Amino acid sequence: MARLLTSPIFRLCQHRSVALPLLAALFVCLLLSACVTAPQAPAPAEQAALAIDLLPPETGASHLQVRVTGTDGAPVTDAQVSLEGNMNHAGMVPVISDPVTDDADGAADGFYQVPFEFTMFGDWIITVSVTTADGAAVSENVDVSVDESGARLVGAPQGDASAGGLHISDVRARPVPMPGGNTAVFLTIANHGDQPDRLVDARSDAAEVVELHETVKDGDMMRMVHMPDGFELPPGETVELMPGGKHVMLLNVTAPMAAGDEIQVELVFEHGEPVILTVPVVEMAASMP
Ligand SMILES: [Cu+2]
Repeated sequence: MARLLTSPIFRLCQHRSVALPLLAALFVCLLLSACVTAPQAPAPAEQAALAIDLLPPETGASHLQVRVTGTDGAPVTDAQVSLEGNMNHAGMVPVISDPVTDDADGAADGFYQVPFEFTMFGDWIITVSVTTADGAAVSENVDVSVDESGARLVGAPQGDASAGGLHISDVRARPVPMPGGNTAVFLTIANHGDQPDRLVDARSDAAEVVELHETVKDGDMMRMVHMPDGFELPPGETVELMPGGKHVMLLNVTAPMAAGDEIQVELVFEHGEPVILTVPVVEMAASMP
């Protein structure tokens, strides 16, 4: 059993999306996942991984399915999982699910079926709390947006990178007010596989030119360097594309990008399947690409 860290940096993870129809005025839900890693920790203990799948109910009652796995990918079957859902504005009554065990649904397979119902359209924060048999507890907040068309993880990439063991999270793009301007996309890639991979290219209709860049210090100045060979993704490691470092550069954007917009960006890997990300445009404090 993987020991769960108590304060890792949680990352939503890329996962296959599956749209399913629903009854009445409910929603089409996406099969969603999240996983927990501690990319910056010097790994004093094993890292933990947590994945969340959201599945629509068949008869009107809703469940969230939570998958819990260790770093080795093995299912964690001896935990208890509970959920608390809050709208991201004050005044709403939280939706709280009592802890469930893995075998509550008759199968100890690392998939926890937790009763949950979204009572309102809007933006939700789902707090997933996992307590393992040895008392380790982790919790994670997952942003979920619910509207007539369904429920989806905010910032969750669309597509399927699971084949290569790559998990992509924290995707976001910086706003740019004018067409023709430049901006950048940031994200985190965790290589949970046992083989090295490489981010070799990125594509997007949102800009005329898309390049992989790294901001480096040059004397007292920071400058961006085009990285035509891309970024190495060593097995078991997490690579962050973040302001002041690696990024996907969008040069000469075709339209203004404002906070709240979304753009599509495709990532191309040396080995893993290409991934098409839906990237939310969000305000950022740091101005450096
Ligand atoms: Cu750049």
